[in-house]
Amino acid sequence: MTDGSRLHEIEAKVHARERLTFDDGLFLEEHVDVLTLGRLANRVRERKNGNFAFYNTNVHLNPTNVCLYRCRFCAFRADLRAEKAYTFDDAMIRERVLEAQSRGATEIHVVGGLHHQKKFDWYLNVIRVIHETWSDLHIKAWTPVEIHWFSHMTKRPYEWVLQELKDAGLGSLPGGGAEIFHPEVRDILCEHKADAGNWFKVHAAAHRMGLRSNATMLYGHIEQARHRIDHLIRLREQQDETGGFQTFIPLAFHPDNTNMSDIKKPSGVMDLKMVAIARLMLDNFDHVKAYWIMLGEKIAQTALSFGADDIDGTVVHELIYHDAGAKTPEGLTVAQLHRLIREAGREPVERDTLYRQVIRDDADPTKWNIGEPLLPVTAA
Ligand code: V47
Repeated sequence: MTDGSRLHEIEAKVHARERLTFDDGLFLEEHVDVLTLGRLANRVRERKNGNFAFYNTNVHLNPTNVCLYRCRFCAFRADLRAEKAYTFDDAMIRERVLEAQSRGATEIHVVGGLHHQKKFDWYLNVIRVIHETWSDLHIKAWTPVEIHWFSHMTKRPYEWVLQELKDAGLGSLPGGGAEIFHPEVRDILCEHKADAGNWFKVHAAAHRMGLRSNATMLYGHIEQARHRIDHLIRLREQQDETGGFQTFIPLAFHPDNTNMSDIKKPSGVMDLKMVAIARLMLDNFDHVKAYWIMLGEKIAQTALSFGADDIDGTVVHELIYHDAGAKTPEGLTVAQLHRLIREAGREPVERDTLYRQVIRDDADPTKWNIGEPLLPVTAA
């Protein structure tokens, strides 16, 4: 079969809403140009989310950078006695929450290092302090890497750990720690941390308990196309089973200050291809996010026509990418996000973490009401 007829076959599947196979994904990766991928992915994106482009008002909190792991891609981690090591106390956490409140944030995104001197209670307390300071703020916190570590420390199952966190105020789980699932890559990048099986078990447990979560993939380092497609298919299979993933976020590798600083940053074309291929392969995910902090505003804006329907949020206090050389601003205002989205020909919609519309109070825009969930325009 020629490349042209193979592409026609895949196009026909996309139009007929049929699932793409591993081989289809590999073909798209290796033989299809970025504009064709974008055109196909845009069709799926508009079928699922119409002309909406979602954003949220959020702040980040990385309560410590002290981490016992040495993942090769990470520029954020620090040894306990390193000059850049830090650990927040309760007062610092409260201050961040009050800042979030004054900015009208609806979400706080919390991830950090695995501090070998801190017990599970310290991590639980982070959630408790946030929730006690301002209970309206949605807490999206701790990846499966952390949950797995808490389970290891407490010798309790994931469900117990998640229930304790939920009781303290946890609202959902972010998508980090996924990196690349395939052991050929994962064992080189981060051999000690939770493996793919555990990453999925944590999400499955969370979904069964009614917690929604996100998923990511770190691309543009030592992985190959077949590892990326394998990664997407594993996510799709989990989603078939438990259905709790909300959005997929492809994360471009930033090499500065990491143990892989000899690798070049992925190009804009690769970034757009990853967004488009994810949109095409993950037929059971409602949303694909172009995380502007990592892609830059220009590629994130363009990605809204290549499969993405979300650009994350105002994101104040991001450290993980900025430590690894991201040149993007420390945060964007809502007016800037609106401009990015409108220029791309899309309609900006502020969402909360659970993709319900946020309706701002005209008199005081730091206050809001939650509207109905903005369901995908049609089923996949
Ligand atoms: O797991 C770390 C990645 C992730 C680097 O759920 C790096 O809404 C590139 O998961 N270059 C954490 N990537 C960030 C994350 C995330 C971000 C935004 C939104 C959401 C969400 C989740 O960042 C890590 C790792 O895959 N990462 N270092 C680096 N040098």
